[in-house]
Amino acid sequence: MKRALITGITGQDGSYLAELLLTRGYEVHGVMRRSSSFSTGRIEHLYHDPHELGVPLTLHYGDLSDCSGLINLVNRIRPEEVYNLGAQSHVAVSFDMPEYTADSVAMGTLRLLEALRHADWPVRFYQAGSSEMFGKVLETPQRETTPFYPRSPYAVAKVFAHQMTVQYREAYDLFACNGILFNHESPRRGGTFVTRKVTRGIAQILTGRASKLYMGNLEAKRDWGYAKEYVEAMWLMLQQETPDDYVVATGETHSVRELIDVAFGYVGLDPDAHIEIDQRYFRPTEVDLLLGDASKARAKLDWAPRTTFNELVRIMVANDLRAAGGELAGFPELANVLPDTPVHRALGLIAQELAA
Ligand code: NDP
Ligand code: GDR
Repeated sequence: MKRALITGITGQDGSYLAELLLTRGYEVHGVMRRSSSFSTGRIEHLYHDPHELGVPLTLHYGDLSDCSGLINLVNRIRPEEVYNLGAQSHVAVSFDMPEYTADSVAMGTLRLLEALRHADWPVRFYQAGSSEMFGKVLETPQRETTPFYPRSPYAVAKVFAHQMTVQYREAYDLFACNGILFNHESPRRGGTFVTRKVTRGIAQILTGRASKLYMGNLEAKRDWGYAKEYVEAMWLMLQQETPDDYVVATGETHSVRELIDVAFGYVGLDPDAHIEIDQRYFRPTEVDLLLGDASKARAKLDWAPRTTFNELVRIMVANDLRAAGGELAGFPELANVLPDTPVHRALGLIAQELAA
């Protein structure tokens, strides 16, 4: 049985990756931060009581800012695969908290790489790189060879983490891969990222809890894919004979305005009646256009996206409407969307069990 360690397991991608690895028979270990409230909502359905024998998912308290904790964890678990997904991942927040962002994103990656450098067992490392590194793009579409031009503290920190991953691969022969993932979304996306903000906003409007949705720059364009499919690419990178870096993207770009039109269209609402522009959601420096060329991932990993932009938005609108207690029946196009999270078993409160 292969053993994997995931930082950021409580996040969107961490939860899908944990699901994928468990399905493939891995023993999965996840790093979670201590918090005064529960942060395990996205992985509750994967949880088993740790007192049972042969439990395939184990959670450990840890933080990317805590070097000795990371070293202890790595040496205790001795994972064959390490996926570094933990990060302060919100671009707009990184302008308000540049130092904290750099600490978790850049230094956190370095700390983990250092913890792995002296591993005396074969270990493979995945770094969650971002299309934000292309920033003010120097080429369209963006591919692995496109130079970086980061436009936020978050993106600058990701460039550091990317280059450090290359550095450890070349200097210490570590099997280390960078995924350069373009935006990927799902019903589990954090509520302040633009896709989920829109789909949750629609659910709030339809259930009478709000009438307006305040947005920033509607002209920005992004290459949006489905997170569930993007974690497959992460896993595939670590199954290759040699480590390498890969762009993961759909090859389509849409503006925030188009996103709004498609999402509102599914429920027959007029966006003009509900959307208001609020300057507070604009960023000091914006990334205007992202469009990825994933032909290397297609050729070498045999990876390709399967869910279209419209389908992704449909899945998200339906899930948010259902979660808000809204009726899907009135919207024939949404009625057959399946719930995102399968419930495997009755749930416990993970953090409580850990602390007990
Ligand atoms: P999320 O914001 O949903 O999840 C981030 C995870 O990191 C959470 O589990 C969070 O814990 C954890 N975390 C935050 N700070 C720390 C820290 N100091 N120490 C340990 N863990 C920490 O992000 P996504 O799942 O969307 O993204 C996963 C990774 O991929 C991130 O590194 C992100 O930057 C990167 N990425 C994401 C893309 C996307 O479109 N989603 C595209 C390209 C890259 P908690 O739950 O406690 O907050
Ligand atoms: P991004 O995602 O910055 O691309 O980073 P986000 O969804 O936050 O923004 C996408 C675009 O939408 C514009 N926008 C708004 N964004 C937010 N959050 N809220 C708004 O009200 C709003 N109005 C317009 C933004 O200006 C931007 O242009 C995400 C994160 O997951 C990163 O961690 C990841 O690395 C990149 O995607 C790839």
